[in-house]
Amino acid sequence: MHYTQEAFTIDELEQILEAFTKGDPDNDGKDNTFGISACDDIVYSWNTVMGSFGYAYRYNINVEGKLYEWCIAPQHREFLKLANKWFKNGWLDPEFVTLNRTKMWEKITAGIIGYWNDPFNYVDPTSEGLKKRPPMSIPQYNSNAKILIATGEIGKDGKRGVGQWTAGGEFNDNFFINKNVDDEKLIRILRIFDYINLDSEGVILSNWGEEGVHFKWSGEAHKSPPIRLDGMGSKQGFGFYNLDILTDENVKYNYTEVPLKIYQWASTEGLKYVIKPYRWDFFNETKYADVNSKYGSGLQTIWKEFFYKAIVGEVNINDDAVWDAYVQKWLKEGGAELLAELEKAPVVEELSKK
Ligand SMILES: [Ca+2]
Repeated sequence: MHYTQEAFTIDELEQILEAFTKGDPDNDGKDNTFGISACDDIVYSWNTVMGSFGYAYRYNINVEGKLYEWCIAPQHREFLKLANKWFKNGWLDPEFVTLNRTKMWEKITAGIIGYWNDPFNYVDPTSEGLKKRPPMSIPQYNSNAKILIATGEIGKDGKRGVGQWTAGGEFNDNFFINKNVDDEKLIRILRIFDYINLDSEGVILSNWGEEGVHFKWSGEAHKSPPIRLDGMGSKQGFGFYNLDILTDENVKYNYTEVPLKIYQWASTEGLKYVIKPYRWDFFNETKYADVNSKYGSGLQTIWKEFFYKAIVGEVNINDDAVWDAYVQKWLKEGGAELLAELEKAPVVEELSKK
């Protein structure tokens, strides 16, 4: 397993897709592999490829002063042209239209698919849960497999990145204390907070329990991720949704060597490549939620249908009239109302500065 902080260009990625598709990487003399597949989970399928056009699934975008929802943005059209090209070239597995994430992962594990997107923390040999997912599922299937982990591809105009995991970003994972709590209690709560987040003994005890009873060290004690002993999972209250803050000090407990290196890159240099929504109604100040519950599922049907038809070539994504008709339909069926509400929502970048 290798990793690099470098990123391929889309041109280089296309050479890789071609080689995986036509180069018989499994040496069985049959034309039975693909460069890339995809599934019904857009993030796990297309995150970095969309990022190479400078936008992210689910996030609205400001294009030269105009607000677009991602699915009608000019960048999305360019992405669809590229995915359609990959489909026509035979690089994209045609089964992608019917796969869910598990089925896609099975094909990747079996070596049928050469390239895919993964969250960095999946590169974790200590996690039982992640052994069934690529990349950790692959060496068990094929001990000769070589895996290279790289950062998101660079697009034609230098764009790259991935969508922030959740729209909230720094506004997520809040810690609330009731305003009626008296001072004495507040002090105790904050002491507990400090202990389980900032004191290494507290971090270990609250997340993994007692060494030898609930967990063992995967490597050097206090310098490597703990591994839970058999049966020591969520029922004991460890790890799941505990209030733990990933600090530079305690991140070594969460990730082994390769993901730790990627994490360190991602939390410094990589921050430049985080794609956030342009506007977001964090505080329910607009009617966005109401409008979305009224039109959201209909609009989803419109973009999904167009998404798949454009990629497999049932509609011609290169035809301006086809694209315009799709955008107009989306706007007419409630999209325009959604955008009107989003226009009233705060600009995320400005909120982040406060
Ligand atoms: Ca083959």
